[in-house]
Amino acid sequence: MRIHAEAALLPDGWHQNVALDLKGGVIAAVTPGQPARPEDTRVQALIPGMPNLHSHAFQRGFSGLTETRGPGQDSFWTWREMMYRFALQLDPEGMQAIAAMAAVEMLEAGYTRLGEFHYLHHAPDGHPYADPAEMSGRIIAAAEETGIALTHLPVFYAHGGFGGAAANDGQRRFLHDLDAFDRLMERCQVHLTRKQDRLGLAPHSLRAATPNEIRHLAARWPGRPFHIHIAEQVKEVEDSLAHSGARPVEFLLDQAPVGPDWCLIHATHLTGTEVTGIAQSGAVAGLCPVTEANLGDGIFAAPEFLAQGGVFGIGTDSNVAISVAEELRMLEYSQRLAHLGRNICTDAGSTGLALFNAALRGGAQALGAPSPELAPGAPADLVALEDPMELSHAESLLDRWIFGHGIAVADVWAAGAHVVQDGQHHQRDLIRHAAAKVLRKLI
Ligand code: NGQ
Ligand code: ZN
Repeated sequence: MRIHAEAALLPDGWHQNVALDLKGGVIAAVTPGQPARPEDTRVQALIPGMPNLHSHAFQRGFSGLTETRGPGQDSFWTWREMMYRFALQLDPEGMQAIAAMAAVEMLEAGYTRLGEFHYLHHAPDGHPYADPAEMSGRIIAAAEETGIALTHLPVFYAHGGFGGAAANDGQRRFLHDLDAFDRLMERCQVHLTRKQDRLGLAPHSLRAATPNEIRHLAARWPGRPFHIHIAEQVKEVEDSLAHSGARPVEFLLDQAPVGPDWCLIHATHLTGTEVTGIAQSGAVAGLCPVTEANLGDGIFAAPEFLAQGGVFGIGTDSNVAISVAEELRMLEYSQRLAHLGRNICTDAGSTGLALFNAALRGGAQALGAPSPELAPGAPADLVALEDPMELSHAESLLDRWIFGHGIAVADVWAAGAHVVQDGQHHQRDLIRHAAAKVLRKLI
C-alpha cells in the first residue's frame, strides 16, 4: 500500500509531497516530490512513531485517583502506598484489560513501541502463578491485541531497601531470587512470538536489587535492554548515602558495567560529576516528565546533560496521562521554570523538533529497537498529524503540536497495520468496555 503525505519528517528534515510504500510491515520506499494518486491513503504530516521507554501499564487503572489530600503531607511515598493497594487487587484478566487500554491510548498519542517495566508478577497472595510468566503473558497479549510493538522488561525485585533489606508485605507480588528470575525470563521468551518484540530486563532499583545481583543479571543477559529506576527522590539519595557513603548514580557507575544498553530511569537528583558520568557511559536517561511532576520528584539536569552529548528518551511511567506532546512540553517547561529562560533543550532551531528527534533516537536505543525513521528498511511505525488550521508550515508543526493548539494525531500505523484512524484505535470500543468493567469492580 502507499501513503501520500503533504509533508513528511525524513532523517534530513521536512520534505513536501512524500510517497511512502509499505510492504510486510516495513517501509519499502520513500519518494519526495510525488503527486498523490487516487488509490493513496492521504495524510497531512507524517512523522515516525515515538518509543515509550518506561511504563507500568497497570497504573493506568488509578489515573487521576490519587490527587486528593490525605491526613498528613502527601508525597511519593504516600502515593506508593495507594499504588500498592491497587496492585494487590489486580488479577490476570484485569491486568490484560488495563494494559490493552493503556496501549490503545499510547497508540492514539503517537507512541508505537512500549517499554513495559513489569513487576506485578505473582498472585495476590505472593505465590507464583502456575506459569510464572502469567502476568507477563498478559502484557504481551495486550500488545498483540492492540498492535503496539513491545520491549518487555521483566523486573527483578528482591529487597525492600538498600543493603538487601527485607521486602515489605505490600511488595509480595514482585519478588524473585535469581534462579526464579531466570525461569521467568525463559518463560517470557516463550510468550514473545512477534518479530518486532524484544526482551530486556530491569533490576527495579538500588533499593530492590543489590550490586552483586545487578552485576549477575548484566553478565547473565548481555546485550539486552537493561533498565533501572535511579535517584528519583531525595530520600533515596539520603538512604544511599547512609548505606554506602555514595549517591545512587555515583554508586551505580562505580559498581556496575553501565553502558549503552542501559537506561537510567529518572536520574533526577545528580551532581555535576554524575551528569558527566551518565553522559560518558552512553546510557540513556529515561525521562518521564509528566509522572515526575505528578509525584513531586524534581527536575532533570537537561542543559548540562545535553551539552555533554547525553542521550535521553521519554516514558509515560505511571500513565497518569498518556501524551507524547505533554511529556516533551513538560520537559522543556520545567527547564524554563528552573532556569528563567526559553528554548532550553535545543542548540539552534525548533525546540519541538530537537526534543522529538532526540527522544526518538534515545527511546529506540533504550528499547533495543531499530531506529524509528521514515526511510527504506525501517519498520512502518508511522504517525500522521493533522493541523485544523491547514497552515502547511511543516517547520513549526512539532512546536505547534507540543506547545500550541489543535494539532492532533489522526492516523497511526504499527508494523504497517493502520491501527488508528480519525484519532481512534480500531478496537477502542471493545477494549474500553473491557477495561471499564474491570475498573468499576476494583475502584
Ligand atoms: C514503581 N514508580 O515501581 O512503580 C515506581 C514506584 C518505587 C515510580 N518510581 C515504586 N515512578 O520506586 O519503589
Ligand atoms: Zn517507573
